[in-house]
Amino acid sequence: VRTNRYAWPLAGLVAGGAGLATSYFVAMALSIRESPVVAIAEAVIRLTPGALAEKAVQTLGHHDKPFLVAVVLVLTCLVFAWAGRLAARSSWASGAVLAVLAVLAGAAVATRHGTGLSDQVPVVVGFVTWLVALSVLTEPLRRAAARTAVDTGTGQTSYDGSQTRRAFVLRAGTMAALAVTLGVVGRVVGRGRRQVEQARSLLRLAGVTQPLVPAKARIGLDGVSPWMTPADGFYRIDTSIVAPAIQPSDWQLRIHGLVDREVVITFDELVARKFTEDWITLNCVSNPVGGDLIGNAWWSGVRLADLLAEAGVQAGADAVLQTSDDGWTCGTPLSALTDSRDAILAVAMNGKPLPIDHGFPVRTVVPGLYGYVSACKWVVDMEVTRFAKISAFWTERGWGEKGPVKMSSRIDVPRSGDQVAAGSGRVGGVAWAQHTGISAVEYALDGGDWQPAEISSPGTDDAWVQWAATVDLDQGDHTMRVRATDKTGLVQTGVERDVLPDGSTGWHTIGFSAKA
Ligand SMILES: Nc1nc2c(c(=O)[nH]1)N[C@H]1C(S)=C(S)[C@@H](COP(=O)(O)O)O[C@H]1N2
Ligand SMILES: [Mo]
Repeated sequence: VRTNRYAWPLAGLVAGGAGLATSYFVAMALSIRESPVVAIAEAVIRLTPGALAEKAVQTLGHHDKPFLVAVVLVLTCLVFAWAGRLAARSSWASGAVLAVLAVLAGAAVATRHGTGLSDQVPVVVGFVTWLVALSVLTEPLRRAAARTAVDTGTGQTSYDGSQTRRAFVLRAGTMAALAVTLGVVGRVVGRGRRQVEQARSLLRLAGVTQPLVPAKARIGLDGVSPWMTPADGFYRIDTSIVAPAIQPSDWQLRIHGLVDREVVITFDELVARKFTEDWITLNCVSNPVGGDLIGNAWWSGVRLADLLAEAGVQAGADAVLQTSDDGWTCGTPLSALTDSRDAILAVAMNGKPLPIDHGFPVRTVVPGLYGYVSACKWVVDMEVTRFAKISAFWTERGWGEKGPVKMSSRIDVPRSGDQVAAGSGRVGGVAWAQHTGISAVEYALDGGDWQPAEISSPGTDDAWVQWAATVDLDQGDHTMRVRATDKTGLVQTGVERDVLPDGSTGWHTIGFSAKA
């Protein structure tokens, strides 16, 4: 069939383009620095002998990189077309060619500085798109080819070439349009994020001091979660697929509602104010007993109590409805924002501007409350109001209105299922009761009596403590559990409750074994 001579390579080309588009889009959406094509171009630069690279730069001037990317793109397209042609005879052969290309891209990504497994996601997505798109596009061609073979056998011509052409053109056209759209969207998403990432790295916040972990905050046992959680290891919970990318110069917060004077504050005005800094442990209401949706950081920001006082909160108000740039909302008890606990509009985490995923440029942090009722990231609006009048994202979905954190404790050493050495050994973990403080931690081995553990002294009640103890372990299987006591004397309850509606309770219990 005459259409097929060009149709097969064209199918390869369009399918390839679709794969490039999805991989580019995923790279931008996941804010991976560059797409696989650029990674290949960079690998070519790295692999090019110095003298040759220099010559190229001299000849091409500042256009060397775009030129190289264009060359890589053209070569890739030739491979796509070739793979399409091969598909006419064997879909295995074309799949193999694309696999080789994907492996090359994967290797280019892997050998770049500072990349991990997640950076391979765009490559995998692109490869899968190629395979699927190629089979979708070549399906009408394959059907036509099969019919032609039958026709040749019988000598009849029942085959309608224009029908095949229409089906093929329709599929190829739709796919090309989708690919272009995805590419454009990816570009917009990626550009905004990159520019904000750059603004963030250039930002100097004069009022922010660097974190200095108090000497007594650490218990000194390997395997216990570090007392200060690094920002890149901090759990992340939010409802946005692509985190809002907000330029500090575009950010402002409006405080309105039951206030005497509406307040609108810009980023420059905010960071010109005096900063309040503190260690605050933030955790998620969805954290199950023993879970890790919790982290402790050094937060720097501006006291909300002062801003609310300037606005002049009116009698009758008991809540603040916070709204994020992405539309997410939470209702926070007004008292927690105005009392002495120093709730802040945070601009920095562990001495650096907030990471974009953790709310850049400004988020709320309130000691003693779960994140879902308080820690609004990318916060842009605060309405002083009454709980009776509002509903917020999670409370609409059955979660509790107030959200004070529940005391809890966790065993980090040993891990459940571990095999440890019999004899004398150290065990430990963390315990928290933000804004009340922990006064004691106890553990019970193999269902025995509660034994006191050592605890660290962070010097603040808003952060977690680490605990440790020395135990003597016989050979064989063991269980251990842990419970804390807060500074009011309340002992952590052993009653097991699910995370819904307002946080889990119960004692973290693990099983492990000891071997000589
Ligand atoms: N804008 C916005 N802020 C949000 C959320 C969200 O979905 N959107 N989730 C909240 C929840 S449930 C938690 S536990 C904390 C988590 O903050 P982190 O991602 O910085 O750890 O953010 C809170 N702030
Ligand atoms: Mo949460």
